[in-house]
Amino acid sequence: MSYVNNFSLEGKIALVTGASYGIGFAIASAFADAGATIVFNDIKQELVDKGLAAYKEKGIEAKGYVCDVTNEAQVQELVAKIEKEVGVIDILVNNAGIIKRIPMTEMSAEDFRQVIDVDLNAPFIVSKAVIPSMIKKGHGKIINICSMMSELGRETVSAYAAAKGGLKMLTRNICSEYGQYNIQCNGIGPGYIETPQTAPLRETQPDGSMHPFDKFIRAKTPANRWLKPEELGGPAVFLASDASDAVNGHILYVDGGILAYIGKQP
Ligand code: NAP
Ligand code: GCO
Repeated sequence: MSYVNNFSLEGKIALVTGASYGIGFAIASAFADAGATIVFNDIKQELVDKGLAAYKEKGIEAKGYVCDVTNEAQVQELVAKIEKEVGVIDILVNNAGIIKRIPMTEMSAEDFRQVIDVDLNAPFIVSKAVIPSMIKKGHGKIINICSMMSELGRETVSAYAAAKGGLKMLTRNICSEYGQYNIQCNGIGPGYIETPQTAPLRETQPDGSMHPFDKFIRAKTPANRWLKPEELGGPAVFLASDASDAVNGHILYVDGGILAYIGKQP
């Protein structure tokens, strides 16, 4: 068998959470190209419908479900429905996430909790729901979408950094606890990606100038540009495939070199 077949996802069922658009959509599309059957969820029916249409436009017959990943009862029901209607989940990508950019001392405990709920509690809830069937099946792949903020802090993102730092350690703990069942749990740490989540950081200013943060991130990225969601597809296919069976508990930073670079001198 040629080595490249190790990267195939033929015959595999992948659940990507929050994948109507953005990074989740790009990763699910790459999985489909590699042969996987795509299942995704979003919090609103209208977004699920929008996502289904977008997948169809790319020739991908995805299955979409409405589910709030922070609600354990909904998640348990979702996984049972997928197992009945599609099959046992081989690959889980915990992608759904939110961010609230508020200075910490001005942030309400409720806002802080909401970010932790979606970005950290939900990956726990969804992983807990899919692991038993992965154990029975004898294999599984879990990919947690971490962040630069799994390693670095910055003003106004305290809740998000706490969640993504915790997600890095949840990744390592799932690896430690379930590696014996041939389940590999790794993370992808994207750099700064052009999606709706970062759109406010790239907005052209009223005077037509570049957003200061846009300038800042370009200076912190060796390639001097924002990354595209599609650039996460290859690393995600690798971590979802047999080619990464010996990789476990690893956070693969797909950041264009940001973590390695002090930044361009102004
Ligand atoms: P995005 O454009 O905001 O998309 C996030 C997705 O998650 C949306 O489909 C959203 O659905 C869904 N979602 C949010 N809360 C949910 C919930 N409770 N239940 C189900 N779905 C929910 O974000 P993105 O930029 O694609 O980011 C995707 C992931 O990558 C996130 O975990 C983010 O933290 C991470 N990340 C992003 C970047 C970046 O630069 N963009 C970099 C590093 C890591 P709704 O539209 O209905 O809310
Ligand atoms: C921010 C951005 C980042 C990115 C990403 C970087 O406000 O700094 O939203 O947090 O979303 O997580 O890896």
